[in-house]
Amino acid sequence: MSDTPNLAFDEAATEADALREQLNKHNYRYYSLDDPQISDAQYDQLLRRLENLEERYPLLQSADSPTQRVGSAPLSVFESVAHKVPMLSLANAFDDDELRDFERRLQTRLDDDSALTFVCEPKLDGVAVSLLYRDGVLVQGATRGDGFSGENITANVRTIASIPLKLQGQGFPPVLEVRGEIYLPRAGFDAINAEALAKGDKPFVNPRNAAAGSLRQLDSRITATRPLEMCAYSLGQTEGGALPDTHLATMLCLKEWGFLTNILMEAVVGIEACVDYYQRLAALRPGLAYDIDGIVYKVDSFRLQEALGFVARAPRWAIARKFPAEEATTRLLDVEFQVGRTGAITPVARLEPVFVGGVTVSNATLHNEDEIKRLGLHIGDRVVVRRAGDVIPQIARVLESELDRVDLPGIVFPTACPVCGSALQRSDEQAVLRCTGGLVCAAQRKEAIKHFASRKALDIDGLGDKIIDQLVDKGLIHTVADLFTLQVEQLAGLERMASKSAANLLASIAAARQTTLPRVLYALGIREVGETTAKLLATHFGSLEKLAEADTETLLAVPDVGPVVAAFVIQFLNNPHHLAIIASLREAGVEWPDMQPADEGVLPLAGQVWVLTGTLTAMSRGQGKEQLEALGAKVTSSVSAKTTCLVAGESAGSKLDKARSLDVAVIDEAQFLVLLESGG
Ligand code: JCF
Repeated sequence: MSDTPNLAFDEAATEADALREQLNKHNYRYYSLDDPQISDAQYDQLLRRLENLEERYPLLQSADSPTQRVGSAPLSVFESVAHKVPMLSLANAFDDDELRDFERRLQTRLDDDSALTFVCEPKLDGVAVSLLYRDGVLVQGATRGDGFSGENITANVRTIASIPLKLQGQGFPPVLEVRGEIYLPRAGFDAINAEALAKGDKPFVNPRNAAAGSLRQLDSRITATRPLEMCAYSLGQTEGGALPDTHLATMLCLKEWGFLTNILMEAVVGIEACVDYYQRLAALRPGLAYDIDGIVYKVDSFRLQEALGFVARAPRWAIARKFPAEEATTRLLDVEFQVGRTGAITPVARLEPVFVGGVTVSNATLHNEDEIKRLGLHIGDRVVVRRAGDVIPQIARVLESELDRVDLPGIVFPTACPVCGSALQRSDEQAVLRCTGGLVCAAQRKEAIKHFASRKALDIDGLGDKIIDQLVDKGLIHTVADLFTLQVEQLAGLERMASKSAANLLASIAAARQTTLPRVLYALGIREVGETTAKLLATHFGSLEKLAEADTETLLAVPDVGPVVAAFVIQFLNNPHHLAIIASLREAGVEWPDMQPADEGVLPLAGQVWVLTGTLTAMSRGQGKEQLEALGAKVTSSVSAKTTCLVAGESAGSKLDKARSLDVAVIDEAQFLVLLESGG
């Protein structure tokens, strides 16, 4: 028990070393392995302890300490850094055939028609950087610049948590240059833009600009506040050490040494498998946490890469297959107000047509009044339109208008229903305005009929929106029940309706008469009763009559049904107008047989414990969980001997391994969808 300064210093030094090692290890587990062992709070606690020690003993500070991620004193300029191995760009392919040409060129050049192994990975939309490690310590970070020399941004890259300051594991060459993309995940982009708006600053146009802007800061303390990430994708210069002879094996080494690598990276054989990878990624793209602008394909073998060499400024052995851009700028021409099935008034932006996400877009939803306020939208604004996957086009943000914004007209909300003139009502909790006209309102009637005819409802083939609009406008039908009394002469008079299609339509209306209770419950359009709730209500009560007799308490016993849904069900089935429509449906010969009501409280998956892992394509994991719970299963996040079944989506990892080792049943997404479809 001595507190001579030296001993205290030695102890502090030992502890600081141990803390750094622990922090580096946890950082590695978090970013490279995506498998943290401690919570963020515990990590912060270790970091604070190290900060305290380094503050008390300044001699303990070092450039590779995890405490250095907060940034340091500002620079006056960025120095220039020469790239020993040039940082090349990639050739592009804009469609499948250009991708197939790529393989043909390779085979011609190699004079060998055998199938090639390609490594496929998402192409991140960020900023390319080079990181230099000497003896495993980060000594330099540089931008790509013109490919031959870039800017020294070492202080800035040090602040990025997914960049190891010190490499993990062993076997890395004494001189190692790692290349990758620095990017801003979408959530981080939204957060810094929200902050910019709150401070009255100009927001960034997109995550890539925000990442570039954050790296261009001379004051690394600003960079430190931006939640940037880096994903490694290749090596640059190396000296000493033995390296693998394929790209994929090299990427696995980088992962072991502490870099974040893309978990969606995959090796495939032949170009058709590359085309397939593109399709799979295109489906995953809208749900990814970051922006990608394409796929990069690389010949896996370094021997073949060397044989292929370079042309102009790009390697012959790699290509980027581009996605259609998800964002484009255009002008807001006008805002119109649509009335939905439940009377909700939705503002819709009319846009100067623009090509985005692979289609021409001239309308975008604006959701509600709050959204318009949030965007600060005016007629005439230049706006960024976003269309990601099959999602409805949205206005992402307003660009600084070329005109003086003050002169642009604001957006005036209607004070009465634009279709039927009824009064509007605002629900307290929501920013939603609703028409109070109910089925008096032609817009609501049309939407109700469209819903009734839709695929998951009565599935009336050939009864499209345009036809329903005409039928209602001409007064040929007023309610869904009137569909079943339509005559061929009435249909033949409609636009775009030849007598053949009129006959076909009548046949599909007739066929829809034989239906099921879940479909009818969904088709009626009771608010908040979607497909799943309709199924649960149907199996619980067995008939529409039993459901109509139910009180709040009985309804609350149904899984998935809360007080709001219960109130909407009761309200709907006590409305004389709705009861009359149901009676007319029956009179018109629509039949939905009663079902065997489920045993009270016994659901198909009751007592089972399920786990979801990996990426699902047809739904989010959250939606999968909801559906399982609706069938009575308990859904947990970790696999144990108690787990009944694991649903393994795309890129399932450690949970899948664990399930296999415990002999837990595993199903893939396709099997899962079959199970849900069959109701458990
Ligand atoms: O994700 C990217 N933006 C990306 C760019 C990925 C890669 O594998 C790359 C790249 C640029 C050049 N590979 C090279 C050779």
